[in-house]
Amino acid sequence: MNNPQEQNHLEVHSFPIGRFVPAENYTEKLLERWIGSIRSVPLLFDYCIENLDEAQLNTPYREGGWTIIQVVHHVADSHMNAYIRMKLALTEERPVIKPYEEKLWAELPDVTDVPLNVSVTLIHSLHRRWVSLMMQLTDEDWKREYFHPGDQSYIPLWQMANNYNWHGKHHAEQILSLRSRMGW
Ligand code: NI
Repeated sequence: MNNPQEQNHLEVHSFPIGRFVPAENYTEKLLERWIGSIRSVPLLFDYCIENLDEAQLNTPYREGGWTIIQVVHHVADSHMNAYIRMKLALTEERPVIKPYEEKLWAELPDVTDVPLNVSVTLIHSLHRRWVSLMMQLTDEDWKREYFHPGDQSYIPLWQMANNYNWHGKHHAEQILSLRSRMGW
């Protein structure tokens, strides 16, 4: 894809709220905002998929991109991994976490053969536990880290909250901007 206009199009459709820009540090206020946004993700996805039929749900959010169904299952996959990473970092000293092939995960039968409301329910349950955990973390906890072998970097938990606050909204907006483009 050499056409800059097309490239810009792809960027806007892929990252409708922009790419993740990490915060340099955290404050109590920021944490509150990030946790609040993670808390609202399940309801946000209820809203994203409301009244869509099977054909609409099977539409890619952009040309060559995931279908709405794959996006929702991906959010469940991604946030399950995140939740487990957080628990590992809370209970072990700077554990090495396991990256995963998210594109391949989105093509496995539990994505292609399972209705997406199963994953929406999963996201509701998962976020209930995840948010309840995050609400109790102390300043010391937020500074705990895990090691990401892909990036070769240590990630503190406050950065996870920062990142996943973006991640949920990022995928929700992919669906919402498709809906608005299609007039759904
Ligand atoms: Ni993602």
